[in-house]
Order: sequence, then C-alpha cells, then structure tokens
Amino acid sequence: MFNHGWNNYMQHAYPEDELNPLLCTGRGSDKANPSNIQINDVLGDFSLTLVDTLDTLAILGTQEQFEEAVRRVIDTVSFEQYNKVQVFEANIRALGGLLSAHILATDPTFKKNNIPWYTDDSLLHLAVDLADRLLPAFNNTPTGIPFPRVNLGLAQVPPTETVETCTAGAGSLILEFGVLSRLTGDPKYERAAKIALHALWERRSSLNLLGNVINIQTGHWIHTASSTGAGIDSVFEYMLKAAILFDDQVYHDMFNEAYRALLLFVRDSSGYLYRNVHMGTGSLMSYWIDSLSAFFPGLQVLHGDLDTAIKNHLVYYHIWRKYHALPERFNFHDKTVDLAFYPLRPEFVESTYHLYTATKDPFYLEVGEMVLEDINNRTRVPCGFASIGDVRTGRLEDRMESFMLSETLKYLYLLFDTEHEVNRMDANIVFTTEGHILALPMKYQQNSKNVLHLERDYKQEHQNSQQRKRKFVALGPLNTCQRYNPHKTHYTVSPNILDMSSIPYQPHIDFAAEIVGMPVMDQVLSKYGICQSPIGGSYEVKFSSSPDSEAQTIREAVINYGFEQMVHQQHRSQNVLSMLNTYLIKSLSGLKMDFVARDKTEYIVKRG
Ligand code: DMJ
Repeated sequence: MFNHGWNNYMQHAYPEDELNPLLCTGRGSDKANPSNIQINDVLGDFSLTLVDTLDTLAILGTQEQFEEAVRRVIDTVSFEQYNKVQVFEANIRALGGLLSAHILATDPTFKKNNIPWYTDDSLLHLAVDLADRLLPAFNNTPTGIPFPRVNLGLAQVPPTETVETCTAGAGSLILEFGVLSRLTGDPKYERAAKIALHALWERRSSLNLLGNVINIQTGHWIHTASSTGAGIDSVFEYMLKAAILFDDQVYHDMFNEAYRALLLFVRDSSGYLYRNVHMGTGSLMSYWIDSLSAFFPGLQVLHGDLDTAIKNHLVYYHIWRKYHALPERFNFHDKTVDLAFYPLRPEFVESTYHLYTATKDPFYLEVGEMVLEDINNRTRVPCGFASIGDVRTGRLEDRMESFMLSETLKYLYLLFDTEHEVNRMDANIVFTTEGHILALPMKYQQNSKNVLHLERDYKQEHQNSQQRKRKFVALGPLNTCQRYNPHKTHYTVSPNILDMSSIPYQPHIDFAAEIVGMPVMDQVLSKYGICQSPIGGSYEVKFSSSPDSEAQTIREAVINYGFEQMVHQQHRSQNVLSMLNTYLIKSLSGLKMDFVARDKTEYIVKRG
C-alpha cells in the first residue's frame, strides 16, 4: 500500500505538494482562491508530501529510497515561496519531517538509517531556514501566542491576518522548535514555542480546561469549548511528549493537571466518551465527537492509563465498524454521522498501534487488519489512495493528504512489524503529532535551563501547580493502579490458545457498541453461558483411560483445535477438567463441555 501511494505521488505529483489520486496529477497552493484555507494552510509549494514522508521511507521503505528522497529534498526544496501557510501545519509536516530525517541520517541510535554521504547537515539548515520564516508569527503578539499564519517567502505575518488562533495550532510547536534549538544551540525557537505553550496554559479556566480558539492580542477565549478533538487535540500531546523528550518535569506537571481535568469534565460519566464541554462550567456544548480525537487513547497509553485508553478506543472502534471508516464527526446523541468525510486520517490506527504495543492483545491486530482492508478496499484507486467524501456512500474525493504516507501507513506498518527496531528501542523517542520520529541524545536533554533562562519565570507557576496537584491527590483516577500485565499470554504468543482476557471477551466492547448504536458483537458466550469457541474449525478430544480405571481418569489427550494440534500428556490426572485446565484457563463462568463418544476411547467435544 505504501509503495502504491508513494510511487504514484512521485510519478504524478512531485514536485508539487500533494497527489490528486483521481486525476492522477499534482496539486500545490490554490493561487486562484487565496482564501481556500483547506488547501493553502497546508500546501505551500515545497513538495510537502516528499518532505513529510522522509522518515516513513526510512522505516518501511528501503534505505536507498530514503537516501534518494533526502537527496531530492536537499537539491530541490525551497521554502522561499510567497504563499501564506499555517504555522502549525508547516511545523508539524515540514519542520518535523526535516528534523526527523536529519536525526535518522545522523544519530547512532538509528545506525541502520545513517547516511554516510550526509555530512553537511543540509536538512538541518533547511529546517533553520523554514523555522526562521515561521518565527515572525511570534512578533507583535503581547501574549506570546503566535499568529496562525505567515507568508513564507516574505517571512512575515500578512497585515490582514486574523489574530485568532486555535489552541492546538499555537500550542503544538514545542517538540519541533525544541529539538531545533537543541540541535543548533540557538535557543530562540524553543523559547518562542515554550512561551506560547505556557501562555495558553496560564489562560486555562478554573477547572483547568483550555478553550478551542483564543485571541492572541487580548488573550481572551473566542471559542470556549474544551475537548480532546479538533482545535485542541495535540496541545496535550505536546505537553506529555515534551516532558518525555526533554526530560522536563514542568511539562509533565502541566500535562497531569490538564489530563486530570479532561477526565473529570470532558469525559462523561460512562468513562467512554470525551465530549465538547464549556471550559468554565464543564457543561455539555455539543453532541458530536470528532475523528481527530481518536488519537487520544494512544496518548493515554503513553501516560500509562491503559484501562481508560481501552474504553475510549472502543468507541472509535465501533464507529469504524459501523461505517468502515471514521466520519469526521459522529453524533453520539442521534448515533449518526454529522460530518461524513474521511480524509485517510491516522488517529484511530495510531491509538490501535499504541494499545497493541502496550497490551499485546491480538484484538488490536484484528482492528488494524480491519482498518487496512477497509482503506485498501474503499480508497485505493489506480493513482493512489483517495479521501472518502461520504463514509455512508463511499463517494471518493480527489485528495491524498500527506499524512496518509507520513502517519496512517507508518502506524499500520509498525503495528504489524512488531520486531521493527523502533518498536524495540529503549530510547526516549517520541512520535510527533504528524507521526515523525524524534529522539534526542542525552547530551541535548538537560540544557534547557541554561540556554533558555525560562525556568525562573515559571518557577512560581510550577510551585502553584504542585500545590494544586497536592489538593487533588486523593481524587485521582491518575493514582489508581492499572491492570497492565505485560506477561499475559495471548495467542500471538501461543497460537490458537483462547485468551478470555482479550478485549472481545470483555463487557467493555458491548457497552461501547451501545454508545455508538451498533448491535453487540457476535456473541462469544452462548445463551447457555458457555463458550462456543472455536467458531468453525475442528475441535476434537481423544483420550484414553488406563485399563483399570474409571472412564474419566485420563492418561493422554490429543486436542485438535482449529489448525493446530496440541498434544497433552497427563498421567494420572483426575478428570477432564484438570486435563483441560492448561488449555482453557480464563473462562469466567467455568468450563462446560458436551462430549459425544466416538468409541470407547475417543470422544468428540460437541459443544464447549
Ligand atoms: C495530521 O496532520 C496530524 O495528525 C495533526 O495533528 C492532525 N491532523 C492530521 C491528521 O488527521
């Protein structure tokens, strides 16, 4: 799938920003309609998809493809383009792409991807060039919160530019800007992004909630809905990931407080739904959840809040089952679609990947398979993958956003390639909100205090935050123990062993189905309360009794289960149950089996 998307982009679209998969052409900025921000916020005429895909090539392409793409970027990409783009989009897609590729090409942690001929840091120089064009967004803003857009070629904020920005846009810069500062030794990028994030956080409500849109001049909230979705989403991600990448407790405290508030007010009482609520009162503001918020369970995994993540993810799972994609907005009141498009977004598979990595529950592999098949079946066209315009009818639209290659297919690939080095690394790598891999060698982690002189300014803030935290200690779901058990045996480890701790056997899954308005899944337990597994396949038990014993004294059993044959030798076991205990141990209601005698020594399990 990746090669199909990538090769078609290179063949039909490069050097333009994006592929039009239906017309088999390229697409750049919309010069005819400058106010078309759906396009112009993202496409600035700098081969966006190429830049955004660099580290995906390193992960799932060949080293040759990666090196060739790096060479192309160095030789052909320029940010001196007189287009107005969104600072956030340019940061996460282009700056993040460049930094990630630079790190992979040079950092010994990623030995396999290091590029011997890459010796002059050209990607880093390009990153500096881009960031210098974005920095003017931070000028003339009394709050420190940046303007949302700049003209790249002029390196200026256009005079008529709006002074209203979404929270995610202003608060999701610290990873890329921070890494750039650490790698270049120039603190100005990290400083600007850090001030912006703190400026947003200082304006949180008394409930510790952030709003959706803020005026950068006055610092007043324009749109007061708080959520984990569009307009806010990645600000939480950047708090936690900055804490990890830069080893910085201040960000961790910020995230902890923000997260606690989300659980208390944005999450509903069922524990499954994360809604739009008023930041000042916590009251419900709408009946929809959006597809962007499907990333949040992945962040909850990173935070270690696994049970909570599992529930949250199941809601999106059922929405996906219902529409074979995620509609942009789903109305949980009417249990219908509010906005019906699906532009090949990664968020659901991103969470699925993190949940599988943490739990090793094969359920998440099945979810990944479902997503993969749906995307492949519904969106693959001869020249690439097309966005779905309406998930109910399957109507396609002529756009393949760059995140299809940089994120969606990267997470899908890493979900299944469990042995990939990125999945096995013991390093503080993070995925940015665009799925770019960032890592900082130790020597870069601790220098923030000396370089930035910001800690003093925020010391008081930190103390206040600690005090607030202490007030809440007794309340918190954060302080509860998770049920995470990394040594669980799943049938990825022992093929075909039925593991009833797996998600499909938990009541969670049916509860989430109710919320979405889906029928409950195929019943795993029958109306008799017994497990009907395996559904299909042969299931046969042969056993022989010792000549002098009662029928139920087992000496040896052969169990044919599905395609695997397992032989259990158990001398002198007491009865069938103890013999089968090794086989089916997780049943909640006990084990019940009906046998039919084939002959004196062979029995077939009729039902069990
Ligand atoms: C991506 O560009 C990023 O994941 C961003 O954080 C949100 N939107 C898209 C994907 O949906």
